[in-house]
Amino acid sequence: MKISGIELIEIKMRLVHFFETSFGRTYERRIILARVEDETGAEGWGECTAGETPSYCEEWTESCWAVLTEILSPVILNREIESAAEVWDLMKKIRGNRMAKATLETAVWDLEAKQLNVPLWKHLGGVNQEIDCGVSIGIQDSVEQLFEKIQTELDAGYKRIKIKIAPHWDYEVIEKVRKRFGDILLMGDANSAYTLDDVDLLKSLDEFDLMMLEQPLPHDDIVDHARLQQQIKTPICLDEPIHSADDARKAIELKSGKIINLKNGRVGGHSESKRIEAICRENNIPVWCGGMLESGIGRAHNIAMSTLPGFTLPGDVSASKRYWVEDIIEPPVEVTEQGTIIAPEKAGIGFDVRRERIDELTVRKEEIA
Ligand code: OSB
Ligand code: MG
Repeated sequence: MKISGIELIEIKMRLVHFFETSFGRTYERRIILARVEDETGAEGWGECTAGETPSYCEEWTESCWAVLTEILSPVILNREIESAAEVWDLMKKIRGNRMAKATLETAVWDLEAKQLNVPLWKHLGGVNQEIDCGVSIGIQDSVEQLFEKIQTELDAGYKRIKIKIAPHWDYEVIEKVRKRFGDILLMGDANSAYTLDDVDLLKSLDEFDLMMLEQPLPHDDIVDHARLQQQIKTPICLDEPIHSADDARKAIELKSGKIINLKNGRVGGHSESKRIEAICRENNIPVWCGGMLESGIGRAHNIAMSTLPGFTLPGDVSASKRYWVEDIIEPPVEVTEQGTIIAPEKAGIGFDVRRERIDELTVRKEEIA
């Protein structure tokens, strides 16, 4: 195939409710979308999952815009490409910048699935059309508000609750949640808010039977996590430090954790996600799909990825309406009463992109041709 046109679009979208993690609060997203087209006019869409500041990782909207427009787009534009699986290799000589890379890489996967007239999830090798869903609930202003949010999500059918934790919002909050909601599937995500100096506190969380503790230690660490895992019963789940299949292999070897949260953007797209999923499956390490407050396009890619066989735990893939009053895809992502999402039968990402809605939200746009 040949990519004959690339359009990069930045949209601004207000979240229904702010989202707070240990590194800060987000009220409004700045999201870059990529639209790639081939010579027949068929198009594919991808979404950049970078945040508004370099807090989750080094990448952020502005860095991705620069890398996408100046560096990555010229690499694939007007180039004869064997398959979407090859796009990652074409971008290999550019270091890092995985979220920027995934924006284009996933768009080409969508385009290819559309050319073949198959759903993206099948094209990726997915097997489970119905995926299990959990929710990620940010830090709230009060425990009462947290209770309310958890109740709403349990009523909606979600299968597991993840709460964000941080040094001012950990032991006592988890204790209260356990008391109020009994033995729900519960986990905590610290987004790197602790160090090995906090081992006593982290050990004390063992009493709450958390399904897992996500990324307690620094974002770039897999060594201290291994030490910590030896001292706590709660399974550690790695998020931030796993950027590649090699990272996953090393973390498994070191026993840095027992579970991996797999995010398409963080690892550079579907090809690398598939490699990580395979390594984890071979080593009996469960994976689940993480979220980055995506709009419908990123969400659709996450659904497709979650159908791969190694995704055996509920992911942070949830309904559009939890984030947006109005999504940019049609229909919006919906969750069944059983807390599942059924991957669509239509070709590609399987949802229609609402171009007129995107145009309304657009703050800048660049066509690379
Ligand atoms: O660590 O998983 C994370 C959101 C932004 C940055 C990092 C994370 C998150 C989430 C939200 O937990 C998951 C979602 O999109 O619902
Ligand atoms: Mg996380």
